[in-house]
Amino acid sequence: MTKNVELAEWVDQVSALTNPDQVHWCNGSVAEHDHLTELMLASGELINLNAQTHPNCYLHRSNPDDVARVEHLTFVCSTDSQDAGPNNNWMAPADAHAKVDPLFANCMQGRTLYVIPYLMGPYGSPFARAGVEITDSPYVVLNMRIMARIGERALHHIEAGNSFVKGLHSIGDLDPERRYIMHFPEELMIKSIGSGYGGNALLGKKCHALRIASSQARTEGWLAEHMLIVGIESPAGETHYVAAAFPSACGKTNLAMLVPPAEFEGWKVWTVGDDIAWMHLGEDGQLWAINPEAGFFGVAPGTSLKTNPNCMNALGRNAIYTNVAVNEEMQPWWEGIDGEKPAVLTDWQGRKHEPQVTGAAAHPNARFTVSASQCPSYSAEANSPKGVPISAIIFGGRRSTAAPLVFEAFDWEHGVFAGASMASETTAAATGAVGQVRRDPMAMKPFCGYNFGDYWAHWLSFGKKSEKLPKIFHVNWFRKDDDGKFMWPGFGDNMRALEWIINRCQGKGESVKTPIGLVPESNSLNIAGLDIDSGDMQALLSIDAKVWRQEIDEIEAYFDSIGERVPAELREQARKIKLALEQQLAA
Ligand code: SAT
Ligand code: MN
Repeated sequence: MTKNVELAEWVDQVSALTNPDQVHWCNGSVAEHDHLTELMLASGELINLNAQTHPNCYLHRSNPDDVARVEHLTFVCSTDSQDAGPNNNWMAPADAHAKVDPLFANCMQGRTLYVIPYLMGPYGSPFARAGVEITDSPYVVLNMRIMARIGERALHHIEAGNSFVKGLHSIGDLDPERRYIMHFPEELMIKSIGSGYGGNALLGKKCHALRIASSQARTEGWLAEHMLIVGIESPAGETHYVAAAFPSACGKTNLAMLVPPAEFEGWKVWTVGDDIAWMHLGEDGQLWAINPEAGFFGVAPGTSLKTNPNCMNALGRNAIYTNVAVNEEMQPWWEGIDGEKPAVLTDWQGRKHEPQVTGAAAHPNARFTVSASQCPSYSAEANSPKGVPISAIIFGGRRSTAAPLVFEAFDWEHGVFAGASMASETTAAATGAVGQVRRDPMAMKPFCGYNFGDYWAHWLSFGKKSEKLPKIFHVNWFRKDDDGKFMWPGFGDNMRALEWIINRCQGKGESVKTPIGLVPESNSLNIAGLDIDSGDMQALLSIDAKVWRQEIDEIEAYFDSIGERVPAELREQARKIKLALEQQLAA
């Protein structure tokens, strides 16, 4: 219950529409967690994992038709279609309400309606924002309890008169034909029906903290970005914070928790966030970032003690596993985890795992949900109300060709161009084909709540407001050779690129100018102890002018597809780079 009239009325209204058996206001307590867990164990929505090796860990199996974000069913419903932009599916707000409201009618009959007040951002932070999610999924409640700060303190924030985002969610009947994820940025409202999966259902995450927040951020002069935040401490004890944007399932969690290679003795890496950054310009002219989330909803396959020991050490207790496989001891298992593959596995759909017949044991987008506070590398600054000052912004895609290991943008404007023009191969985090190169500006293609043209103009506007902005870089850990083998080892060794980046931020580290940006001078990248072919290294640190000339054509065509709101500055960047490439090709 609440003193806030607007909230109380909305809950009443939703309750009248959805007709639940009961209404439960979540307080986030352990008792509530235990009660919901019992209910879900009884209903089969949760399955106990091995309590000796994985205390308080549970497995959830999604409906097989509901295992990823659904971009084609996700809409931004602004009054003017141009405000949503060609980068979003659009529906007029009245039409969108008319489309989904009937689907919500009586949808909670026989179910409990849970009211989850939540706060995105540290308690006491001027940048934290509240929301309330109404859901009929106890799985969503348990996940939100890990991912956000839920319960009384969030409710107090709302009752103190702060605005809040209203998110209405129901799993409905899980029929993809009746599945919609609707955003109403002008009403601070989200309506999501027909999916129980992560980004479609945990409304504090992508729906609020990115789509709605990005639109608010534009009006209010800040940035809501699909970025990890990581602190890199040098042996001298100086910490530089970096924010890095990569598309879903491209290694944000791994980079946020990186363990430096042996050659980097004395270096430490501190995790602030692994998915979302809210960044504000401080009075000092620096960009300060908070992580609005409190947990990690990470991709399980590929996670191991070798690729991400910090994460593995965070995962062994109080975690929810979604769509992983289990071994005979009821321990979670996925492709890429440490050790020998067990002879007997039960796959993510509860079937006996027979690779030839049933495919992968874990779904490629299987996830874990775990509190950030369990991560050994969790930063002491992660809950700082003012956030952490960002020295460098990194954009990165998954590109088997073209993009070099790392380059530095010439200046802010060029950096915004690098972000706006980035491309990446699609992954299993969203339904649809995997491995197709698409433009994914700032890794925000699925998450920007407004027109990309306006978004890039907003990014550019920061260049005029401060001279102490972070330097901007672009990286690509995913280059492949002609045999399809990754050329760069990635994971902990990405520290080598990070060191160069931090050096550059301090006016150190040599670079070589190319038409698309500054790449490391070969001696300025520490590759000591790395077993890498010198030809590969050279390929990683250079650019192919012919390939990039073609790339610029594609970027210009992409800008054309976004239309007239694309800032002239970005067109000019493309023109300048094209000219430099042509000069190089002619030479
Ligand atoms: O499903 S989520 O959107 O929460 C995770 C992701 O795809 O980045
Ligand atoms: Mn993400």
